[in-house]
Amino acid sequence: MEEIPKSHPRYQSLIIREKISNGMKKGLVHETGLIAHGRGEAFDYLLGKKTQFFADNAEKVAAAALLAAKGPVISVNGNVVALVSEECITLANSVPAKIEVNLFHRTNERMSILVEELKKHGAKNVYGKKADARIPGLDHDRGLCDKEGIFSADVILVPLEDGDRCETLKRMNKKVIAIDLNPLSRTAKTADVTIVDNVIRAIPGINRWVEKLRDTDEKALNDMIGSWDNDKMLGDVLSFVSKRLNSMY
Ligand code: PTJ
Repeated sequence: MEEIPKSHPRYQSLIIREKISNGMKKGLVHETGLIAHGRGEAFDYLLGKKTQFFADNAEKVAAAALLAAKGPVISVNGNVVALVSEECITLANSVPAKIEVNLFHRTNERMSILVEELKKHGAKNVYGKKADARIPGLDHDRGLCDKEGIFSADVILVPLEDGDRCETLKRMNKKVIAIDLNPLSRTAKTADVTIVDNVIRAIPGINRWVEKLRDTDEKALNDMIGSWDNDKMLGDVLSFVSKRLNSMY
């Protein structure tokens, strides 16, 4: 890894870029994952590269939904494994939830590299390779999933999701929690709970709420989920970004 001086004003952002670029060299990240990352960076810039109040609120409700779930699953792809594999495993152990690799650009080789990477970081059981079920109505390999994983999950956390799959998972009556820095994406608009935050902050943020809410009774958790207004939150994001931009000059 190239030496990046800690004094560099964009130190954090450069470290994350190195992770993505090394992830691609190792075969974890698909080349289009670099483009997706660049788009994410641009939105993160507009958000002040911080977890804002609307993201913290969404992370709290996401934690409540994961704790109240009967069979929660964290779906991971190349970018997510390259950036936050350990954090996803910590969250999966703490809920507890299953982890499944689900890829847009699926090859057997990438699946194996990603599953091995997660196991190297301590994951005991990783779903996704079996692919013994299909998400109905979703053509393409993205529809492949495990019967005991995503297929039978009631709540699914999908960082960096594509809009199509998000819609199809909703049609299967699953509660979908998305992490997407773009508040205008179809995923952001379709999910039940959208966390407009960088995955590197969002996953530890959800985990902090899981620890705080662990002893909360089911009714209180369900009240939190039931009173969540995702459209209002997306409106808050847009108004935050426009106010922030207008106050700069
Ligand atoms: O590993 P694969 O084969 O499953 O492919 C993964 C990618 C990311 C290439 C694929 O899912 C894809 O093309 O994604 P999209 O449609 O470009 O969507 C990515 C979304 O994630 C965009 O809206 C980005 O703004 C957002 N995003 C990118 N980086 C981050 C992010 N959101 C949160 N945290 C990030 N670090």
